[in-house]
Amino acid sequence: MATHFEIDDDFIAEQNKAAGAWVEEDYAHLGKQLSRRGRDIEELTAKAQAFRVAVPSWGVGTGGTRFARFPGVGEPRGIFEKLEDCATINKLVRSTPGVSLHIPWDKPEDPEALVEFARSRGLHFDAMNSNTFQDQVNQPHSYKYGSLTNPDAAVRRQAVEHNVECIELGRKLGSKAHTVWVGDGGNFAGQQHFRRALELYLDSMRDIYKALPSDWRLFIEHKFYEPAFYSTVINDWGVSYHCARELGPQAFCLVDLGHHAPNVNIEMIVARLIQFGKLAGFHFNDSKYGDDDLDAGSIKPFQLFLIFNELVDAELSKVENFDPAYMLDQSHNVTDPVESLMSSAVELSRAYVQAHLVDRDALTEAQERCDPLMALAALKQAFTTDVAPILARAREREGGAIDPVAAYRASGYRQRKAEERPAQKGAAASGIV
Ligand code: PSV
Ligand code: MN
Repeated sequence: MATHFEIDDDFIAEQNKAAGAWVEEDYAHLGKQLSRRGRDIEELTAKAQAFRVAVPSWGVGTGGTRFARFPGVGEPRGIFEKLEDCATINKLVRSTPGVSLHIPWDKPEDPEALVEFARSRGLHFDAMNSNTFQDQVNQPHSYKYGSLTNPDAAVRRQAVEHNVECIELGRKLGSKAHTVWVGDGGNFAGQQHFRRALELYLDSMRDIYKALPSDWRLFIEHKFYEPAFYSTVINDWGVSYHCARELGPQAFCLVDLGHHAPNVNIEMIVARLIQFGKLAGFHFNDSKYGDDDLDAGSIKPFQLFLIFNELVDAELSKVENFDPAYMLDQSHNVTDPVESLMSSAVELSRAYVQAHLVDRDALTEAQERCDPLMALAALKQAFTTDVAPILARAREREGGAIDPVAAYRASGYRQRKAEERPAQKGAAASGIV
């Protein structure tokens, strides 16, 4: 492969020199402020340095809606170029070495070459994702009326086999989890027999579960509507939880933040799944109306903080087998996807560090004393603390950029990629991702 432009470490160090003065000053000031609260800034910085979130391969291309897609310049044209962009994101933020693949979109001809390409760029493969919500060219059976729940056994078999193939490929790539999201459901009352469809789903999932290596986890992703607009088979966390229990100890419930009805208390769902030992992890994004797939923390940052408050609470109280998988799942329709993914990764680190700032003794005391005002005050004190100096220092210590977006823009990466990757004729004009 011809040499492609990459941002090198010296460039990042130079950019940091120019950006660094404020970090020194603000970090020292925040350190003093936190020590008055009995908190050690170094401990929090270490937490930020250790935080990880995976990026979705499909997030580095420009997204779209079902109305249109407006492609950006220099879009990746295949999985190797997608990995180049993922490596760039990680280079600048240093918290995203995991990449989640979607099959068949990312199906490699030579899995070993892909592993080597990723490894040499400091990346590894996170959860695998199957796709039985679209038909592929030359596919014998259509998913128009469902996949794992299709009334036709031959269609179900094809969908199961595809999932098994994803697991087999994931083994070669070093993945340890498989995520199943199905669009199965109905657009009309009466179209689907609710109980029968769920039975078929469980039967199909049992076959997929059997193919799981013993050290793998199976993630069930629920979503309340879309593409089906009347009913969806795996519509909420309750159904997901039932299925995870039916399937066995390796099955868990994955929470995509955009997959709930507006105003649903997602942080409470998270707490329930933690309590029941079935939280798989997350597809982080933000939304106002539905599965908007907007950037994490861009619409409801307090909700994101409250979710992390539950996660950090579980971490600190050492809940048994608590090991959630963090991933972004966003669609970037009007921004440069690399910039959006970097900013979102930073937003997650922010929520994580802020959640670590909660004075848990004060919170518990307020809860026990039935003092709601002070309980909220404990949360708000953490949420309103500007932890930007901690995040910048953490990135810098890991070799990343103090200001990732500024460094990215200064590097001219996108312009270079526009030259290296001329637009493809016939690139999808519309489509969700
Ligand atoms: C479905 O809306 C979803 O959230 C699932 O995770 C899919 O795999 C992904 O988006 C891409 O379409
Ligand atoms: Mn998702």
